[in-house]
Amino acid sequence: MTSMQAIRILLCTLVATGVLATAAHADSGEKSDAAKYRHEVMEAMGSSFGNFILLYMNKVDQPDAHLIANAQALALSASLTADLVPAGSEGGEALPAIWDEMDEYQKYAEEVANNTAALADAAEAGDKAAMGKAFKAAGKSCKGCHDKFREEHDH
Ligand code: ASC
Repeated sequence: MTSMQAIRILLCTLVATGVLATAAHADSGEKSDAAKYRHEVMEAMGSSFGNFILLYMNKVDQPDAHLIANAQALALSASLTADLVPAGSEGGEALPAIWDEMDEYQKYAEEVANNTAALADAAEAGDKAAMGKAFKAAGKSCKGCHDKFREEHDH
């Protein structure tokens, strides 16, 4: 084999592998980057929310700065939810109903942004009663939207 032939075989193999990998990607219904981004913002919200509750319930002993930081992080991620469903970003765990009923999705997005902003305010003020009220309201927004617009899943 000449070295030219060897290079051609190598190139063909690389191209074929690339094409197959792309096809496999499409076949397995793998998520687009936009859908991955949406998922990770939601995961960030879940982490902040979970950690906030651990701190609020005194299950973890950390300075108040942690309670405040988690409430603020939650509010910051929640402020992005309205933008997470652009046209063409369908897929992942998001149900098609989102794009059919966009006003309803946007209502939840606004609700969760407002409720988590109230939570951050309450945390900054050290107002436990207001924190309790706000996180219940925020949890209801999360759950309402997920029940309607997210695929069933285990966690
Ligand atoms: C989450 C998550 C939800 C809410 C909900 C709170 O982290 O994924 O749907 O919090 O469980 O009631």
